[in-house]
Amino acid sequence: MTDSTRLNPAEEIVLGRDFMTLSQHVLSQFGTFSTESYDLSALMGRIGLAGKTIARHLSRAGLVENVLGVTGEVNVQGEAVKNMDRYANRIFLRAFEQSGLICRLASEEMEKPYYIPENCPIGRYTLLYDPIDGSSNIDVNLAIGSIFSIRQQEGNDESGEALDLLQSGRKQIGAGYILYGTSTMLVYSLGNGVHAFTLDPSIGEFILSQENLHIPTKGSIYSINEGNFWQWEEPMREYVRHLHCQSGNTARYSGALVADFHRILFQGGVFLYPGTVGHLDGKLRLLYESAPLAYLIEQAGGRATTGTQEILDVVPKELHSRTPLIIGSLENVKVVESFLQK
Ligand code: AHM
Ligand code: MG
Repeated sequence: MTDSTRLNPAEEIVLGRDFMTLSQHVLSQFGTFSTESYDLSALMGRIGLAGKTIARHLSRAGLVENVLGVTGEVNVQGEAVKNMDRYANRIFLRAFEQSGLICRLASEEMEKPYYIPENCPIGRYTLLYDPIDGSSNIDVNLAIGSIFSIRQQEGNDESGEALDLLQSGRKQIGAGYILYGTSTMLVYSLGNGVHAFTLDPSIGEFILSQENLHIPTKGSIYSINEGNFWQWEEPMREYVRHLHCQSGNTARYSGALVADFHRILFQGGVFLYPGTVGHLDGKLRLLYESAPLAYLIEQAGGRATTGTQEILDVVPKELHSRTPLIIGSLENVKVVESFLQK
């Protein structure tokens, strides 16, 4: 007679994996059931909820109104706001209202941080995020992402200026991204390795798909917008000419940092968005694009630099400051530096 309460070994393996949800995984990272571990588990759960809501909206693009196209507004960066930018920005705000978790949110789409005063006495965290990264891909049904960074609020921020956010990326206590691709994935770190989750739409949960990711120390992929070739400074052009002369290198550039970064995290290589003539700091924003990805790459054994300084050491002058970004495998980043520092 079989014991109906026991699973056979194959079932144990499948169910063990299928039941490691994001919130459970965050709790397991701490080893103790402290207030902090419960708060961060709930916080990550809310980020996952925002990601699932955005993924669902995207899946009906072209069928329902206001998924594709632009709103007609221009954001603080001087860029046309897409309907999805506005929608995703609001979804993150809604996900944290009445959560008691987050006091302030700051994003690419908002000039100043958004405060949730009722949360502030208890929720001492700040969430920085890019609600939709790779916006130019939305209308053509290509991969896009959301990027997030978590910081502990320092001081009481009485002025409402959030000056404590103008500190280096070393102040992050966690970071990650959601990739809306052929499947929806959430990749995060809270300082104890990088872990990847895949959304199983049939149960509506992010389920652990890869734990403790390590980027290869070297890779053949380089990811850069070569349309800017003549806008770069000469050392960057020299580096790319050097890649052209070597066999085995492969260029991949999707127009979405999250998607290009994800490929490099898994397969090795380097992503570059250098400064250009007239925009010496490049395009990418430090606090909610470059710094969170730098946090992840260091956790995964890679590196991120501006070319002269580690990304995690850069102190932003303002909320929306930009930095050049060179990020990826240790050896690839070292080669880029050898050209830039000649
Ligand atoms: P966005 O957040 O407004 O979409 O801008 C960031 C994006 C990155 O995802 C991508 O790597 C880069 O901008 C592409 O810029 P470009 O078209 O100049 O290559
Ligand atoms: Mg972006």
